Amino acid sequence: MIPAFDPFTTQMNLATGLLDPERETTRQHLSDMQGWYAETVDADDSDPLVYRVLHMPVPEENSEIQCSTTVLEPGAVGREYFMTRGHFHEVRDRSEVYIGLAGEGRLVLATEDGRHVVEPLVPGAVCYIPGGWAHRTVNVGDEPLVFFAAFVGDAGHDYGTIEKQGFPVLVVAGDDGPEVVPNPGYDT
Ligand code: M6P
Ligand code: ZN
Repeated sequence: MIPAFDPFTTQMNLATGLLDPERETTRQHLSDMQGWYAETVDADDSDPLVYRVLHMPVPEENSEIQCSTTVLEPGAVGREYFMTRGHFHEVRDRSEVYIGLAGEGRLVLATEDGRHVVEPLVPGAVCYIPGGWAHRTVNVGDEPLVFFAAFVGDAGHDYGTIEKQGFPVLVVAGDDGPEVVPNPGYDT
């Protein structure tokens, strides 16, 4: 075969997640996340950055491996910690791997029939996300949560299902640290 493109290497700062050379980056500010938290988002003029996804330049084809680094800032909306939106893969059976690099987080996983699992996402954690499991990350610490993700290239992102039904559980700040509680807005 004639290869589609040349090999490339990206240098990643394991503490900050920053890439050299810099890569295309998508940013979610608090005002972009209205409706994703249990409480109404009140994004004042400061409108903080919630997370960034730094994408490796790879075509979205199933012969390729999509990969990205996510930097999720510390913070909360009410008692609910800052989090990514979370998604199923459009092609449901496509899988993904997350590797924790910095900070302290949780990976919340859920199936369409309402099962859920919550895993620690901490430096060195290699979390395998099988097909059919929606995934969301939550920063439960005081520092940015940084993790690397790699997934099957044609997986796609289905946000609509999560936007409509939510995850079965929320991760919130309790008196003695993070707590996993039922999501009152969960809609099966
Ligand atoms: C990881 C991967 C990406 C995803 C990102 C942010 O880097 O799973 O595919 O885009 O996290 O999560 P989300 O898109 O759900 O907001
Ligand atoms: Zn995914």
